[in-house]
Amino acid sequence: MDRRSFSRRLLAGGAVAATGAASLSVASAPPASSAEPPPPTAPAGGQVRHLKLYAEKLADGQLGYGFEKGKASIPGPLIELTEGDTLHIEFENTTDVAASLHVHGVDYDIASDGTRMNRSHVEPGATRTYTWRTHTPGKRADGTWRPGSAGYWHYHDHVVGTDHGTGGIRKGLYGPVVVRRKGDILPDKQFTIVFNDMTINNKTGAATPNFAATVGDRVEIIMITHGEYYHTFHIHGHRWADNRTGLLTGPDDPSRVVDNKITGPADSFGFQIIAGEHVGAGAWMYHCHVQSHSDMGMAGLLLVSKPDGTIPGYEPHHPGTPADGDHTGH
Ligand SMILES: [Cu+2]
Repeated sequence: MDRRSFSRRLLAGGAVAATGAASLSVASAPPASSAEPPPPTAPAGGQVRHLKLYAEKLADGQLGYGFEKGKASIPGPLIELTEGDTLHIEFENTTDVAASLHVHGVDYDIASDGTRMNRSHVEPGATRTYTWRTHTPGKRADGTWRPGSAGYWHYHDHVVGTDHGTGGIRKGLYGPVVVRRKGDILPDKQFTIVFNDMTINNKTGAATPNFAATVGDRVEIIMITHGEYYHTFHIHGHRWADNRTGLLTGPDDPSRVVDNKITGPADSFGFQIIAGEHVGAGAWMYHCHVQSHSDMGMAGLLLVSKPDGTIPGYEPHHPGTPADGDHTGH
């Protein structure tokens, strides 16, 4: 199985199930088209869920998180919640160094902080349960507005190397978190792209990840940045709204529509696009738009196929395109 594409859905109201190999498809969501009913949406939250997560040493010396022993990946698996859900994560550290699980965006007690400051890290071979909570938006007693937990977030180690997890993050201990609001539109496919120093998903150059979709698929991109540098995320032929979901709520939604977004260490954002909408199938590049970065390999392809599976003009091993081609096996 391709490590980069291993994922698992954790949807309120649904069983925890591995999607396994190549595809990140959401089984419940048929491809959208104007002739079809509205896409499925997130149910109400409020579930209490349990998950097992491992930190592992990978064969190449990097480190990864995984839902099963032997299946760690970089980035780690997607963890998905709906506002109101609580998640208990039994974290087992199978590496030979202390490690932890620290999350952005959701609620947790200090005992689930994942830092040495409060002894919430995990020694080699040990296990600890971290608890993440989420909440819906609403009015505070003083009348001001309290934001909900919904957003595109991420988790990472905070212990390996230094008290800031610098070594863990460099080696791959990070992963995506999506918290939805009731009624949020669910995607057909989800891809996580991490800019980490000068790599994408800890791969450089020829190993840069490509992602595959079919025209009309509702594709969700979860974008995370780590490391020392700022980057700009750009995708060809597609645009999104620079707001919580990446989707406009209506014709008067004032959110700026963009196809390029600056992003710095520990930033995360996400959005949904309809693959090939108005532009059709093709090998659509995505890349960091800091020119020296893209020249050094911070580029990949969103391979959008026609329904018959073909991609106009695309030669998988053309010089200058990432050599590992379409890793989803199309
Ligand atoms: Cu860059």
